[in-house]
Amino acid sequence: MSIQFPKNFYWGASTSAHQIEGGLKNNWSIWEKEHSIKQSSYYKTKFKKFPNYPIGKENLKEAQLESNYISGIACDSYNKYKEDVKLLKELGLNSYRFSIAWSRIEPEKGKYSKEGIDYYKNLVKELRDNNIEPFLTCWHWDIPVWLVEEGGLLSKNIIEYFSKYVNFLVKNLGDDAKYWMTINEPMVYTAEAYIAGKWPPEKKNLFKAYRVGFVNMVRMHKEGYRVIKGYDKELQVSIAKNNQYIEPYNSFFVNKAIALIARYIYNYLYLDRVKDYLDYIGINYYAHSMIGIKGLRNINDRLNDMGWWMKPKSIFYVLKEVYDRYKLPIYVTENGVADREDKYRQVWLDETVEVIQEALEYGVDLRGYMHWSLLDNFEWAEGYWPRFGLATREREIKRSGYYYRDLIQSK
Ligand code: GBH
Repeated sequence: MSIQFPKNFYWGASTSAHQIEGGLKNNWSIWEKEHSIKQSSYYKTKFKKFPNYPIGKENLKEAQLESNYISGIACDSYNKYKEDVKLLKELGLNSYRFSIAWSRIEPEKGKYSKEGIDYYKNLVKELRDNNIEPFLTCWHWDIPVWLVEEGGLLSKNIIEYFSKYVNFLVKNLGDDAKYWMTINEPMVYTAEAYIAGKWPPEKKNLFKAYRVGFVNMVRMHKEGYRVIKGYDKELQVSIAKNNQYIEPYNSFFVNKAIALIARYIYNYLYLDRVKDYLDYIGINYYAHSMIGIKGLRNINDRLNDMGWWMKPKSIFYVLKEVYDRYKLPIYVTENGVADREDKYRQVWLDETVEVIQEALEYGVDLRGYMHWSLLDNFEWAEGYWPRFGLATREREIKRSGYYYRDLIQSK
């Protein structure tokens, strides 16, 4: 391979507040109790209809437990953030993407918590002391209880609330953190909460989905961008966008048309709307999928524990397309695999690093790669059974974690 990774390339790992910190009171914690009963019983009964689902025995056992769905103390990162930073260090990483819990910062409307912000100040300081660059996400899907009561992302004041929240963050952290993301995966949150209706607030309503995904979250981002750049125009601001490699399952023109439309709506519509308010693009890549007149179809080959088709190399096309369209610097802000037995992650990393090197050769201005996740953590509606970590919740580095460390060193 001719091209070298740039010297200042960021190699890192990624997490989010609700999934690791523990002890939060928000839209998820309210919802988890009831959901735990529903979801565990789903895996005890109806689930038997899908014998091919690659969840495996051990995962299924956990998926049947109610306790699996309660986030609780999570990885206890609220108390153990120094251990997290130590882990990053041991893995040889020079960047860390994490999110701020809105519910920790503003537990009551308009009252910003000193204790809450101090936690993140300490985390950022600990990262800086260890030469690890923070990549900070303002909102990764947690909503304070008072805002849930006002309608969450459909609240008529959402832009104002978000603006004040981001303003508070940048005043406190803007001198120490350079890379900012306003929102994590607007399309995923919208689709799960307002189209599939599987996440809180479990509303299936296309008008609401459009309002949340393509109106409010667009305005939230633009406002967040304005506020952060207003504090210091040197700060680098973006979002983390989940893009999928979407192709038709054959060359029948109807299927081709459906794939084209799906690809545009899922991957580009949101980005097109905010493209003048991005300093770089954060890309989260997990899955390759095929679509057509019969909906989504996964080829039953190389599925991860959650049933997603593993085609790590397709990240090449995802990066290339995004670069060709927007010509902005790109960071991979999430990428990984649900793999309890740690049997795919190594190959996944290998193939991914191979093709991101090809993307660099092609000319993509790629500046970093952050693996999801540093730790096994709380995987939203599925709870704890899916294992995405380079290390366990006990902070024991997995074989693939060491593999990642060595792979980076060789680059
Ligand atoms: C991200 O979302 C989240 O940002 C993060 O919090 C989460 O823990 C992590 O990924 C792991 O899930 O059915 O084969 O077509 C991931 C979004 C959207 C990726 C749905 C996979 C379906 C694949 N996911 N997508 S498929």
